[in-house]
Amino acid sequence: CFDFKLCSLRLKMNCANSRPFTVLVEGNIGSGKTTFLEHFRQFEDITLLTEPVEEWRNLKGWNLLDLMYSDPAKWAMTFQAYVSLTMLEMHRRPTSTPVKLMERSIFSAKYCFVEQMKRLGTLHPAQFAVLDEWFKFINTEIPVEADLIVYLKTTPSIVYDRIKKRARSEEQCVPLSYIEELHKLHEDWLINRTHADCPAPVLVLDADLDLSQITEEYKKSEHQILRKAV
Ligand code: DCP
Repeated sequence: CFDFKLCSLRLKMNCANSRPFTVLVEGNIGSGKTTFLEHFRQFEDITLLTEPVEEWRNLKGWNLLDLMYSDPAKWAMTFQAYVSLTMLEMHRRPTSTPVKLMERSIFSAKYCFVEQMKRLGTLHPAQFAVLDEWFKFINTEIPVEADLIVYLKTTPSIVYDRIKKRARSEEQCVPLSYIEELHKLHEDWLINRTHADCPAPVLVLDADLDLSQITEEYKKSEHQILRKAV
């Protein structure tokens, strides 16, 4: 009995010490990242880390997402600083499973959203510089591991319609042009590779498909993700 307990303890320690195969799920707002993660809930040995949007909507009673969309020039910096912290916490969170699926990353925060806000002028160049220094420090000093990026590629007009339909109150003011620019930034980062830094190979899925067809598309990624779980 003692041996058995020791054995299972060692097994758990091994799992805890070895690094999980880490998958980052990326794509435009409304591209179905949460639905993609939910697809993998049926499998064992996978840790699913959905994006902490609820934390962004309630930090000690403050809705930072709403503040950011209501007055971007005032709140974009605060919002992105908190996003970086919550994403870093997810990157560093220990898991006891061999596979970890994460919605978004500090990379899309930096290369897509912070970049977009700099271009729109909602981040002052000085604020951008501070976030840039944080990103560089994290990237060099704190290990952020990724083994695969699943890019849920969409057409901006399609996700725009989805965003309108799901009617998240904070996002009602988001114009199509914002979604189009974010799309280009995802494409530049993950397809055109305009940044030297893409942390893992990219698997592209067609995420324009509606809910009745999307499961088949998601299944295309199962072998790459699940073989690490056995
Ligand atoms: N957001 C942001 N800056 C970030 C990350 C997200 O401004 N670094 C905003 C954009 C959205 C909201 O937060 O208004 C959530 O965006 P996501 O695309 O990350 O999540 P969704 O809920 O849209 O994902 P999906 O619909 O694909 O499941």
